[in-house]
Amino acid sequence: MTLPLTFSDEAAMARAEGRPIVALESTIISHGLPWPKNLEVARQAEEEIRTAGATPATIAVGGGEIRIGLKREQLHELASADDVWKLSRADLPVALSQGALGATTVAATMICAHLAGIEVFATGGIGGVHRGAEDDFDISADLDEFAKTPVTVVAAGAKAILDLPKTLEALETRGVPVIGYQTEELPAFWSRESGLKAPLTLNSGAEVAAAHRMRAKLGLSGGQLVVNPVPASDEIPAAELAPLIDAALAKATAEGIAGKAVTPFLLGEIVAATKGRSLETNIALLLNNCRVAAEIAKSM
Ligand code: PSU
Ligand code: MN
Repeated sequence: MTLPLTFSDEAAMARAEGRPIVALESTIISHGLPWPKNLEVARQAEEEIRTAGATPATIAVGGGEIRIGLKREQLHELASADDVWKLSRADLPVALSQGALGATTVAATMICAHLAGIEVFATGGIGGVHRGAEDDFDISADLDEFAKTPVTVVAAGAKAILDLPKTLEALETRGVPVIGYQTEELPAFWSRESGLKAPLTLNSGAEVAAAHRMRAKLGLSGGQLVVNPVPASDEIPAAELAPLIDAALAKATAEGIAGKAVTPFLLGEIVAATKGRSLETNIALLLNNCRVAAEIAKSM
């Protein structure tokens, strides 16, 4: 049985030589950031990982193959096309068997990275428990993936549009280590502080890599979530964002936005409400996560 995997030249060479690789997701490109900024940011994220001494592999789906590392024109297509599927665990096999063009969420990227033998992955923010989940049951498949697939993911926390206390509880229930990187506070994506304590704290890439190894040694399924706060110079304080988030959530409800469309809709609303400032913050935190993920990968 051969897996439907194709590697970019860069990723294939790093793999053959046993050099550190950091995976990158692609939903942030297709659904999380506006064109044409998304293409620029996708390239910047890859470059940040190279500068930090590791090899980037942006993961997406097309032509019936999981692409581990995208060619220039493949990245361009993913960033500019408007019919890209948003793939989580449930959608991945269907998109592959249909030959669809698809971007992978955190959950799907973890699955693909693991199939490709990549253990570390950088993103902006993970999906989580949505506010009002007690009524609509909207809980991202990202959370279950952390319990299943042995990949260490670096994020700036869960997006502040979510219910962060419930997201932490759901991760705890699933046995997922949530590790503050050089912080004891759970960061809230655009803000450094959430008012919640990070359940665990580690202070270097080597420590995170050692914990990842120990998990494997114990035969425990699942990965690790490393939460890394946005640099202070780029953050938007939580108090400033709170009313904008409330307004975006009210608008989503009024317009009947549901399912997969919720997260992209809310992100777009926040960008508009902050006149693009949240976009700059989103980019800064992603690049910061790329640097930390490269440090972890180098220690693996
Ligand atoms: N982080 C960002 N922008 C994004 C996402 C994360 O800065 O667009 C994406 C990720 O791919 C994540 C997904 O897995 O949003 C979560 O979507 P949902 O809430 O529908 O599970
Ligand atoms: Mn959802």
